[in-house]
Amino acid sequence: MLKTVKTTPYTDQKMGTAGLRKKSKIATQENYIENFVQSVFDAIGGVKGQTFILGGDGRYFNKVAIQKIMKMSAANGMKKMIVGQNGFISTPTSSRVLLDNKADGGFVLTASHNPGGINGDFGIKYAVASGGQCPTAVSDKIYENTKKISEYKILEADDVDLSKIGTQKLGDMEIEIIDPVQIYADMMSSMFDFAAIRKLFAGGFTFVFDAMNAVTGPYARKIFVEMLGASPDSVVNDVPLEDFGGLHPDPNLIYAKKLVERMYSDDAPDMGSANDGDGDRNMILGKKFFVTPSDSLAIITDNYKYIPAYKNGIYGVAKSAATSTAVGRVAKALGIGYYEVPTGWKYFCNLMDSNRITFCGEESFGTGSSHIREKDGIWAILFWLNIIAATGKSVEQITREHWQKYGRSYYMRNDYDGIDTEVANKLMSDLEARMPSLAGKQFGSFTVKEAKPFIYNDPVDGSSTKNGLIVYFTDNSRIVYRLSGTGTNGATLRIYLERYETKLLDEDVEKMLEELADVSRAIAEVTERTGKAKADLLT
Ligand code: VG1
Ligand code: CO
Repeated sequence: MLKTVKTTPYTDQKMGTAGLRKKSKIATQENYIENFVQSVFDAIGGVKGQTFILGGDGRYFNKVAIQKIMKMSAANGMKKMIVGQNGFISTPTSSRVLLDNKADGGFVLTASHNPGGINGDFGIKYAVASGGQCPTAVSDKIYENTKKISEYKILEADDVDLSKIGTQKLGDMEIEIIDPVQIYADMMSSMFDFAAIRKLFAGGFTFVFDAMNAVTGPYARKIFVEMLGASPDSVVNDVPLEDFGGLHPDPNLIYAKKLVERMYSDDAPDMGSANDGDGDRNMILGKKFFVTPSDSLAIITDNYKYIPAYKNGIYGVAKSAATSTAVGRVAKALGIGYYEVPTGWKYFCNLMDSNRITFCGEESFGTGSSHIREKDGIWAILFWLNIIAATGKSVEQITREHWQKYGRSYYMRNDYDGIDTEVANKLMSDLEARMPSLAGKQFGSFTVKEAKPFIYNDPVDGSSTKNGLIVYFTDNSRIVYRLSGTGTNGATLRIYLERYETKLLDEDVEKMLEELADVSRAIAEVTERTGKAKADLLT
């Protein structure tokens, strides 16, 4: 039975860098998800006759929210919903399925790299027909709707059993349950040289992948173990859990602690890797060796010809402004286009749609290509395995040779967490106001060349976005300041530090950036304003 339910607005449903992200306790409030989903439907003129993709990373509230969304979609006249088996789908797979089916939109229920569980976070990423997350113009409209919503439509029906592949009906709507793992695995085997990687593993190459108890465990088991012959124990934490087993599914040196310890021990495997909650982020490690995501993007670009899917050539490359400039040097050497965009994968999508770029990446452990419109964690790991299989070189060797060829960007992100939102906003606006006066000023051994906000003018749709403030120094070092758009606890100030060296290639990163970190605090008056003498998190 179709029901129209009266509701009252929530005022905090503004999407951030990647969808709506909230504490689980907030997201599970009465009608909270319903309000948001109906506001999406209303913002796009309804979903009558449309097809959507639906799934999630398996975190707490996934199961409940999926049932609600299916019933609301049916009540709003949607024609078909394609749902991941048991309600699971990774973000990259969702983008693939959306494109393959020429669907009108999709929801991935995830807060990505944020912790899960009742005390963690929940979220919804909303993608449009292009396969990528909705542009700001659409999210603004949705936000306006959430502030005035008064009712939503839902079907009163039994819960849908999502365990079996196939089609069924929910009211007049068709539900197709798909096997996302198989679809994703097929895509990967069509892109990479699986025979060569199989040979690599058969030859004794040792490997570990940490799924962090999140969505990619089954994908990794299928691809690395079943299809490529890696040893069964090389895939760890591969059963998706509602609270990720207490892990913080953010693949970096801090939160993937166990993996990092193993990779820095004497019996470390040849390569280590991990993904985040929804499978779009990746981390690459060699034996006692860490590859920064910025370097990974540069190395992937420089080695594209080893990969069957790209061997005939690539378009340009793009990175977020906060990401190091390493890939820019490769683009220059290859003579391909090079773009800098704001933080958030959605800004890459127009560049991919218009064949301006093939690869793109962010410093936040995100790398990907135009095979989909999201970043792709397992794709990046397979890319590295394919390079290793083709060259016979180790992760460390590949990276060191890259530095020798192009120089090295020492790079680090410093996060200052849990700052009062007003304090953080004022720090940024005051810094922006001071920026014109910084040029020529000396801070320790660094002299400011130029300081300005980062403004991106999209060459495809003409939109303009301001995201972050950048200080450029005369020695090619850079500091980027921005506030996080994915946090759920006050404001997080992110300060990105980069120092470029062509001779000192083997130094300690923290040491190399120690003075620049001090300078970054001095320029923005971080300690005076936040009381923090040091960053809370270094990645
Ligand atoms: C962070 C990262 C950004 C990434 C975003 C979503 O955003 O810095 O690079 O695109 O998370 O990642 P912010 O605004 O907190 O800095 V995820 O893996 O959604 O999906
Ligand atoms: Co993610």
